[in-house]
Amino acid sequence: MIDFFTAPTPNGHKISIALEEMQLPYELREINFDQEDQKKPDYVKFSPNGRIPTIIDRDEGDFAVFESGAILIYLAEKTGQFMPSDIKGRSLVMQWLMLQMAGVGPMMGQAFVFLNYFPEKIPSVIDRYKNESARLLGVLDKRLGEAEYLAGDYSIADMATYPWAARFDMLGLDGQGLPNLLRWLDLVGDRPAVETGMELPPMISADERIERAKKMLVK
Ligand SMILES: N[C@@H](CCC(=O)N[C@@H](CS)C(=O)NCC(=O)O)C(=O)O
Repeated sequence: MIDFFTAPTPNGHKISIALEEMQLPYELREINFDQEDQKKPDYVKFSPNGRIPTIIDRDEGDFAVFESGAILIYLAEKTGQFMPSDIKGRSLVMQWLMLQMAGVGPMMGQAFVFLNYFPEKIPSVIDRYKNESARLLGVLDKRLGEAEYLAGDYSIADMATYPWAARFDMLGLDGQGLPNLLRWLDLVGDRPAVETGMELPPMISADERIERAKKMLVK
């Protein structure tokens, strides 16, 4: 059994998708950001960065894993699914997973913050993060013109990228010039485990998310 600590955000949805795809038994424990559950000592003692997602594997001596990319790799290795074992296939998965973790997620996250959450609208900062996010979506689009999925076959790299890429409209982009990305978003989004995972917990409305984020930023 896996305890899964999460909230309705893209980084959380990566893991709900993976747990559903891998059909692992798990218990979802929702972290309440309004009450700052993620900063409480009981949580930080096993998730030192004070953020979601985190898992505790009860079948492995209560082994805790934080950071969504590390959790995806752990789950893929635990189940032997969604990551090839040959050195090149595994490297391809890691490359696209790392691009999500170091590029797509942080850039889109900062773009959302400076576009929607901060009261000051700073054009140079907004442009920097928006343009970099758009550039990275273009990199994904080009790759998806060459391969069906990011690493060739469907893998944890797709699970990591989908919940972020699916929200490109929040950057004010309309998908123009990203035909391969749109094809892949439909393909991945139609998977039953992805449909279920994206609702665990259900996404809150954009307005509610903006209000919550504003409260977190002033603390
Ligand atoms: N690199 C981390 C990022 C985790 C992260 O930023 N989580 C956000 C939600 S998407 C969070 O817990 N925010 C609460 C906070 O900042 O206090 C990962 O991929 O797991």
